[in-house]
Amino acid sequence: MRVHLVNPSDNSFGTAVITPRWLFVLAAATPAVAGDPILVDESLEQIVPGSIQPGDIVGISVHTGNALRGYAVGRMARERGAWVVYGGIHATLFPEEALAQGHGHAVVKGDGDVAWGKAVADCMAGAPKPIYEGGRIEGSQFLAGRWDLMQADKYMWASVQTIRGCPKHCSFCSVWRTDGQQPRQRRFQSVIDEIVALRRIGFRFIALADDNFYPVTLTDLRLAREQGNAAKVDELMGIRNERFELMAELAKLPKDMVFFTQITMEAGEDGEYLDAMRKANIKGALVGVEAVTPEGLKAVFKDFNYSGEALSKQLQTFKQHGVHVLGSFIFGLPTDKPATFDATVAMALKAGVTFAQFVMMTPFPGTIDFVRWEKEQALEPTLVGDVPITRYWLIPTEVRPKMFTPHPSMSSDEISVRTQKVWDRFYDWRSVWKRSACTPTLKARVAFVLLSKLYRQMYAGTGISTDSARRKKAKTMARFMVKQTSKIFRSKPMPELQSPVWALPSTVSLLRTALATGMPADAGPFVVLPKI
Ligand code: B12
Ligand code: SF4
Repeated sequence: MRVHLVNPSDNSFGTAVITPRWLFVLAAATPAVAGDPILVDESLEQIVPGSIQPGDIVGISVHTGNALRGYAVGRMARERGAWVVYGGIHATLFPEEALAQGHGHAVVKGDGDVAWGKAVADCMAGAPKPIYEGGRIEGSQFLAGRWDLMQADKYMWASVQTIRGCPKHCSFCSVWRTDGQQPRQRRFQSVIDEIVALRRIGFRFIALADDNFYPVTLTDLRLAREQGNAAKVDELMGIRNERFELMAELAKLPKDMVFFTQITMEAGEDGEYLDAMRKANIKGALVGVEAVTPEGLKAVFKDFNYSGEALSKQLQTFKQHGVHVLGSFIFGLPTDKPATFDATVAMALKAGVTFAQFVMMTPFPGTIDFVRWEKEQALEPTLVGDVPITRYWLIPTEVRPKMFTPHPSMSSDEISVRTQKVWDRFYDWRSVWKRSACTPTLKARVAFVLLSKLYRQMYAGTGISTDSARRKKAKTMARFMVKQTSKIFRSKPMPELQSPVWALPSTVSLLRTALATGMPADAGPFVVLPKI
């Protein structure tokens, strides 16, 4: 019997940009008695059906974009006599669908760090339950990845998570609903140990796969103080201090490390925080700008963001403190007009963001936008073939519409074409070369240009290219660029690097011992470890 973990994808490039973290975390959560799992990341290569034997256990992660492929893999595995278990955000939101369409024996809802071990044990005993409630575990229970099982030469960036959950409630985002609004921070010792392990094997570029790296804003603190709510102030300060503790430890790691994270724009008001980020080698952050007008921001429940001149200034502040911004913008909001596209790219250029992405409005399940849309559709359902459009992820990709929610004044094609033009403008040679001046050497400048072009090639095509010939060309180009760019990210391993000696044993080693000895994972001493 073998355990297989499969990250489904229709597109295999042979090399990938960022490691799919769940794969390595679930590998760590696999009970020792089941042996080392076989990891298959289909963004590298497709699974070989012959590798699945009767009695094997196949864990598959699905998000909305890869659910259809994930279900095909699950059906194949079940036909070959394996136990099939689904997990991930999409399966969490639609467990019945994964069981029915993906022929799953079981679904783990929520966090898998603890529940996966139980599902594996039940499969091994021949009696899996249809649903496992993984819930939202404590930060102290988050596992480090089994990076020893990674094909290290295939990835440019490794990913490490430091916090889950986000206190905001943006209308297009499901994170605050699934991961919750209460930030759950991982113990910084465990984060540092994991990063050290990665640096030892030659990874110095690390994406911090966090929902929101800035969970407590200065405004949150001010409001709690104004309300005279001392308990709230203490709680918020506790969370904030833990972030500073983590950043102080990151700052002690080798100076060649480069971290990247995701953060809200409010961090721009907090010079102390940005300075700590810079010292911690967090060189860049994805900032959800979303819209450049107040109406647009209101439409997505993100009125805490700035617009106009203030927006440009706020984004520049990040750079002044040494943190580069990857600005993320959404097109297709009901408030968008043809002029919005030009205004957006002009703002992105003016604000000096180092990278930018321009995504089309997509109603992801679990969001306020999705609920609203489903209600509207219930009155007058639209079908594509026999699939309701509100289940668009089940529509075969060749016939799947590019946009799902009709815009009041523009067609989907018009929005696609205008979005593509914005990508073209932001990533034209002249602008990229100008932005590359932020790097110290000519070699670094060339690397920056390559990276920018790769980013544009890989991400602009998705959902936007209208014909298959163009999609094919874009993919071939992306494959070529990935090969060239991946060389830039290779670093010399540092096998001699040691983790600091912590006052308490790391949570990870305790949890590993618990898993190896078969002790129930939620009864371990790590649950009650005091914060230090
Ligand atoms: C980091 C991140 C990225 C990074 C890195 C992606 C990568 N290669 O890993 C980048 C920036 C590249 C990215 C890109 C995108 N992302 Co993203 N991303 C995230 C983020 C913040 C964290 C993901 C992560 O690594 N978490 C750490 C791991 C350990 O947690 P996890 O994946 O949740 O897995 C746990 C459980 O779900 C469960 N589990 C997961 N799989 C399985 C499988 C089994 C068998 C079991 C038992 C359990 C289990 O156990 C795990 C451990 O507890 C999530 C937000 C979130 N909270 O999930 C969004 C998120 C997954 N992304 C999202 C989206 C929309 C995208 C993009 C489409 C954005 C865009 N418009 O381009 C692209 C798509 C990329 C792609 N093709 O996969 C959405 C997905 C929504 C949905 N319903 O599918 C999310 C949820 C954010 C959101 N705004 O709602 N993303
Ligand atoms: S978009 Fe960002 S800020 Fe808004 S809820 Fe999601 S994670 Fe939080």
